[in-house]
Amino acid sequence: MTLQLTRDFIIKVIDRKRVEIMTLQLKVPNMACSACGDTITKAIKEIDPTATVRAEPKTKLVEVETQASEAEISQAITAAGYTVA
Ligand SMILES: [Cu+2]
Repeated sequence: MTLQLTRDFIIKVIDRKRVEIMTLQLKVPNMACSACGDTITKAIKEIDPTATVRAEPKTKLVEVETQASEAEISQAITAAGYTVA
């Protein structure tokens, strides 16, 4: 179920035209440790392999330089089991 949703989501992201790189800052309150940060980073890179991700468990902030939209990044983080505030 989750895998199917993720696959459909990735296909949708690949299909859209990518033009500009944006820096997004998202708050993820349940990112507890660096392992959480790694999981989130991996989830984001699955939808945008060129993304630069800085996940900081201490501040609960995830900073992403990406061509994907904020909605797509939020969705990837949520699909990985985390909450975007
Ligand atoms: Cu953790």
